[in-house]
Amino acid sequence: MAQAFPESFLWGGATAANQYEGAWNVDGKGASIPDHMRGGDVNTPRQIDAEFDPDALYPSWEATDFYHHYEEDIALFAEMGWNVFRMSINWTRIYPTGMEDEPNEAGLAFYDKVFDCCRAHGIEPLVTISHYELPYALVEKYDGWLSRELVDIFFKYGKTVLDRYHGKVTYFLTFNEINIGLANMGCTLSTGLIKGFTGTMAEIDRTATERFQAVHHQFVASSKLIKYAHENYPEVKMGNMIAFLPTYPLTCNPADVLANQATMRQMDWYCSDVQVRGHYPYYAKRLWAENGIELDIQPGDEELLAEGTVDFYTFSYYQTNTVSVDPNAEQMKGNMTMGGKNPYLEASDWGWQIDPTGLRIFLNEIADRYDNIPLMVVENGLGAFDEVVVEDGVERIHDPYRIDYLRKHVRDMGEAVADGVNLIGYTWWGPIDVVSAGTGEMRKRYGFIYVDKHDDGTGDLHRARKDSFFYYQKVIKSHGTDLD
Ligand code: BGP
Repeated sequence: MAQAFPESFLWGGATAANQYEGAWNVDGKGASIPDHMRGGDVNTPRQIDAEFDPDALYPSWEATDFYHHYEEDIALFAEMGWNVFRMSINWTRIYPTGMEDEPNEAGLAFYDKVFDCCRAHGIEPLVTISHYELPYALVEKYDGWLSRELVDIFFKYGKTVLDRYHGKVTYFLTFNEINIGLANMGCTLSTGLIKGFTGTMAEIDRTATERFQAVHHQFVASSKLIKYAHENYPEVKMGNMIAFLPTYPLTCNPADVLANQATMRQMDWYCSDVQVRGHYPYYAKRLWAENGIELDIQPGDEELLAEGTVDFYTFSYYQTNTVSVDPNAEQMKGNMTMGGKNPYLEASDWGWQIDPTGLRIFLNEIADRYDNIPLMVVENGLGAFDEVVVEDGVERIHDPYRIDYLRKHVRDMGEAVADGVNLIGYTWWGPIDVVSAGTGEMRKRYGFIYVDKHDDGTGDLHRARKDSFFYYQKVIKSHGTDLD
């Protein structure tokens, strides 16, 4: 039998409004960045259109239509035994351009219904305030988070969310995968540094100063909101969210080990060191100098960072990579992957190297670094091709690959809990099929619940339980002990 998780452990799934809700222009909603993005695939980066092309298909527009299926979907989540549902609020439902003085009541009312429905099923909502859905109007006017104006614009939005929902929601995350904004691939969905840009995600090339400045503004905005939450709603818990993309040195050559340390600091630790400890880490000055980064840190920023630290740490975990100083070391090919191949690991069809043991290792590393702060794995999952078969008149999706991925990651999380890590929750990414963020595809499916929706926009959106649905149900029921 596998290790047992505590009775209070939060089990559920994670989604993002822009990849799931659809209804992109319904009830007063404005356009956000993903609404301007076409679909791609593992070899074709997504295209961003500054102006909509009437002949193009924009996958976020309908997505898998949570907006009109939320009651049915939440009932299915409850059937799996969930007690937590991570979801995000679509900023443009609340402030269509980000710049209105008053929020859009129809948008606010929608989330009231969703939270009430969750509560009626005994499910705790875990809400990401900003998950890759910056109002497009803020791109056009400000070049996204490059502008300091965004701090107050975000604060107004976040304050509206807290004031309205604090009695219904206990756990909030400020920014999804905040560290992704440090890299060029994050300039689209994460920080929105794409003013006037039409082209593919792969072509975006902003300076390191611009990228780190945009993330600095997000740090300040996040802290300002956390400070407000702590002062006004002491029962609310505010968390960060890191795309944890850990790496190993490819060899024990000290040069590889040093290069790996630098990669981990920049990619994985830099943001959480600020958000957990309340100040930039000691190694930041040299990191900035070596990358030619000149940050504009205004008076008062450092105080805010210190005052608005997080109550819990959350992260996504899909894969690990390797780092080597050898220029000929083999690199992984796939969408959004960064880093070297690991000969001991297998990869998904999208080139993401699967590493359940790494989850145990890095849960311990994070716990060590941050004095055993409460942790949640708020994204983990396998994007795969699924096939629907009809057996005795019933649609079945046999997905042993997904079950295997889940089994191994839960087993290693259980070991981390037994190691003493203060892990309080786990939300599988895309527990119902949603649009992929990286490729905009539907066929890269993560769900325990299948949705009849395809890359050409066809499909009647009906839902069907995959084999993994029943497996996760059993895992939750047994508190993680029955993994057979
Ligand atoms: C994370 C994002 C999610 C989600 C997930 C899977 O980076 O927070 O929004 O999409 O990755 O990635 P993808 O959809 O590209 O397979």
